[in-house]
Amino acid sequence: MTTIEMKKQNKVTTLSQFIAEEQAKYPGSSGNLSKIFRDIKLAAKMVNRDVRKAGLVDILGAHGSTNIQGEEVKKLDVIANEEFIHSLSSGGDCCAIISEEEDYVRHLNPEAKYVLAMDPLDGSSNIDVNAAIGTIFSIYRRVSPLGSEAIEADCLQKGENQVAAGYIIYGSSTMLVYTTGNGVNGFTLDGSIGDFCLSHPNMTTPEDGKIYSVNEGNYNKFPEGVKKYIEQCKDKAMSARYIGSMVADFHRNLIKGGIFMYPSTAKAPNGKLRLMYECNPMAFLTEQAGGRATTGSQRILEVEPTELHQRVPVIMGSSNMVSELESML
Ligand code: P6P
Repeated sequence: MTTIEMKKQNKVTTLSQFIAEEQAKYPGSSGNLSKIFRDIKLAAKMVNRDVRKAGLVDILGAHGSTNIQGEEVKKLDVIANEEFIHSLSSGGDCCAIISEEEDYVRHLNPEAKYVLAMDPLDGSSNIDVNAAIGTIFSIYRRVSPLGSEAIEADCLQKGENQVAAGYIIYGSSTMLVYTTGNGVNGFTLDGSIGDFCLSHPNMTTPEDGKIYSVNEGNYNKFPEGVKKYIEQCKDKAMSARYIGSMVADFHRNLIKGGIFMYPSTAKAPNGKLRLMYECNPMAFLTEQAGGRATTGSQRILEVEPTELHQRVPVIMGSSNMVSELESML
């Protein structure tokens, strides 16, 4: 019985069951990628626990101070980074990790064949105001031989080489959404059983939408084509929706349709968002859901990375909306 049939019969499919089903389609697979998802799931549940009590930090001790037990209280994004690195390191299936919280590559198991890039807690400035935040991850197969430390060529790969990408959104519910190149599926954390359960099978994004997401505080610095497109959105009485948390803005637009932009400006010609652990994974998901993702001059997944934390301008979402904006640039 397939997952979809089980869903129709209101049977619960956990993330682990779904991944095992997917893995079974590739008899030759080693199962290492499935084990990485096990490690991601564990860290996600720990981060979810910590994020949900973030408001208590003032009682337990503000970030960077000591709590009532006299222990140092770390910033949540540092905690999240440590929890993901610890879980992935213990699992042993990653040879290297690239993280927004790490200046350099963190080398793990030299015998492992996967590299993971992540933003462990994106939008963490929104924690203090209780807005949705998220974790973003991207997984590549190393190109260098097993048994040695990962090299730059393993870490700086084009987005089109990703074998998997996904995010966890810590919102009104906690969801894990991912792709391995066979469509996009969403899982909701059921606290009563402590597992992620399939809730959004085969997610696709509408070709058109009525939502545009951009920080219009930067409007005066945008390229003329972007300004023209934003004016057109207003003329069409579209809805402006911008939370300032990429995972939250992305997830809403993925489901409802819309366009998300963090364009280049004169001051920041490459925009703000990072290629390896924000734009590439979200671009992979967007395309797998039927959308488009561009820097404005090229497909995001074709950008040749030159450094770990490089930024690129990003325009992604409903295919017709992105194409319309591209025609104005
Ligand atoms: P701005 C959060 O800091 C983040 O990295 C993304 O999650 C979000 O989309 C963007 O920056 C918001 O940036 O400049 O609009 O506040």
